Amino acid sequence: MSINLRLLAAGARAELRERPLTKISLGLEYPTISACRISVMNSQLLDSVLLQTDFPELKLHASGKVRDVYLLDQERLLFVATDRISAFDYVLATGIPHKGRVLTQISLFWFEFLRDLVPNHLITTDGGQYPPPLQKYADQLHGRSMIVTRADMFPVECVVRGYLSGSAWKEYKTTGRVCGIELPTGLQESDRLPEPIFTPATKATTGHDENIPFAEMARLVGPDLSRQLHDISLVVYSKAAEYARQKGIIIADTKFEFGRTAQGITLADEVLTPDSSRFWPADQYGPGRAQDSFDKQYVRDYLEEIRWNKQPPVPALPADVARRTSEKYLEAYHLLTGRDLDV
Ligand code: Q0Z
Repeated sequence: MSINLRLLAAGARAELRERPLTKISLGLEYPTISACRISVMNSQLLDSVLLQTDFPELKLHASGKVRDVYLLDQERLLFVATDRISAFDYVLATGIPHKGRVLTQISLFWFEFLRDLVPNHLITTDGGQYPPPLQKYADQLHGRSMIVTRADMFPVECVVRGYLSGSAWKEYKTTGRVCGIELPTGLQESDRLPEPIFTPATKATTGHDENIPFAEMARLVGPDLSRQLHDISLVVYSKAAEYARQKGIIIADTKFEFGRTAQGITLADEVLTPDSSRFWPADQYGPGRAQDSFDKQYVRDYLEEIRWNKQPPVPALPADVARRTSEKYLEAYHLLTGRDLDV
């Protein structure tokens, strides 16, 4: 056990145990853009929204726009998905009810679905198996957290694209290629590709990930490993995308992260969630234009409507936008798994 409460003075121990997860309810403050936008998120929903985590007992290992990762010991990490949402590269001031649980449960679904194809980093989501110092946070951690095996992460993002969108569409328009891969001429935005392509990227220190040719990835992590990550990524994407398509969701592209553990090459991080992938509603798909986002469309529409300049300060969302967005996440979970998240 890495967290040794006995090493602390009795007073400090009591204080640590008492301190709750920090909750922010910034979502209550709406911008006064229209004279009469009176909308209050019902208190039960607001109560459940988690924007920030705080475990004084643990060392923060990494923090992203949505998820926080804590170090449990040398072998294990605690992943916690908050209800934060980002749009146009910024985390917004309002949380989306249930979003953290939906993201976590979607990753768990895919870990199980893909388990015969690739080992993954999941150890447990059973609060009863969490270290004793975390037990007091059980209510807040339940459903939105998992304990995972710490992996030696490979410094490349393994991106697979089945459709032509985002940075790939931009690259194709100017060069006819994506990450050095020659594509047929005459493709339109959002077109389905003849076959999925592997387009690795490096985690840029500032701003956006940078697409790199396969040869560059081979230089970074070695040709053998690169070939294995290429093959695994394509097989995993193809199986998942075919499944999702039958359930009404197009997974246009996705980003995998792998690392090395005792099990060999291991699928880590979040997997095939709306945050790590482009989810499109299949019944509205049509090439030749940008597609609506399955999950974030109401948010983007609102931010365009208020003509946010995409610079801080970040806006809050009206309650109805947050609620309808929440419903889209729950719908994605339902479509993929056939189950309902209890809300
Ligand atoms: C993944 C990330 C996040 C910010 C570290 N199994 C693992 N072992 C070691 N490290 C990682 C994993 Cl998944 C690891 N990230 C990416 C995730 C917030 C950054 F939730 N960082």
